[in-house]
Amino acid sequence: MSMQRSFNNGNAPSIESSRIAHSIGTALDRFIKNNQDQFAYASGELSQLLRDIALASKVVNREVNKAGLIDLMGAVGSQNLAGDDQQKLDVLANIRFTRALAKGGEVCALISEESDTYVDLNNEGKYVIAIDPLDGSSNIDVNVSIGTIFSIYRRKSPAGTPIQPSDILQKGSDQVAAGYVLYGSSTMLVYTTGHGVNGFTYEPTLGEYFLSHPQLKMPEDGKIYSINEGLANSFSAPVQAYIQYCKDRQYTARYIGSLVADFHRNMLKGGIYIYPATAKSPNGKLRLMYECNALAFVAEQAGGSATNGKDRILDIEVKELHQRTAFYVGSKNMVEKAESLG
Ligand code: FBP
Repeated sequence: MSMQRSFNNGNAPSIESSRIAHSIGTALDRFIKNNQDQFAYASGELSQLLRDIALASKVVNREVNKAGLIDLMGAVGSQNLAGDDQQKLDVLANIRFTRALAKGGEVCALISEESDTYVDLNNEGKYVIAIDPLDGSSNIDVNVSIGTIFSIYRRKSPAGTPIQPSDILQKGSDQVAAGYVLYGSSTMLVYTTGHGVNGFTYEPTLGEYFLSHPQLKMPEDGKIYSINEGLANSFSAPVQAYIQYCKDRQYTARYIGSLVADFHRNMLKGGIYIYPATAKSPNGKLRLMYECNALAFVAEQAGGSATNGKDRILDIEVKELHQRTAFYVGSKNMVEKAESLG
């Protein structure tokens, strides 16, 4: 009798399809390894960089979950360059991601919403990262979903030489990877390396992300619109016309006030998120480098679209670190419709 027994032979229940042991899916680490050859310059550094981001997000997730118990609620009393009151969790998340990326050694420069200038991490690093460590600050203390947004670029200047402005001020179309972490009812990491979009759900008892949403596709059409109508009086006529267009068709208004959460819902169900230029923010409120470019890359990779109401977000020239832009992102036909009223 042969000693060896193949995985699925004979009448024995197949281990793979056993309903007794529910398959938990592909672990993030394994997925990154299996897909590494898709990366340009596939030398393991980008893989490690993605792992560093995943690790830091697990630490931030743990602290976000128990923020009310460890005095992490509220503001620290200082403001960032944009004049936003920095929340304790904003600062904590910024420290956690900066530390993880500095330790990894793959990143030469880090651009963050919480830092006025870029942080020079290590001249030998081949990557530049732009990050919003904790997006949705107004929702941090009220236990509503928040997120982390990240964009990854390859430096332009040779490694080992001083960082140049051309390394930092790169257009969204130069991203080699981008994504977000959503700290919601479950915690998810969603990213693209230019080969489609994949979503991973965090399993806290195993401390690992598992593939739960492979090859995400954004419906070309939807019935959800996300915009802060409280600011409607300062919206342009075309934006007001598009809101009316949605209302006339009884689309559903959904606005969480956390960009990552609104974007994620609309990507799964079909919808549009708009933060237009307003009287208070004539260039829009959201920041191009660490809020919009990443979600624009993810949206396009999932079959959606992202513009400033006229131009493709990924083609917008970056002139300064904390540059703002109007943002229309979501289902392709809805963004086109909103633009057509412009
Ligand atoms: P933060 O990164 O400072 O949180 O700002 C971005 C953001 O909070 C988005 O997440 C959200 O969609 C938007 O601003 C909400 O702005 P408003 O309160 O003006 O509607």
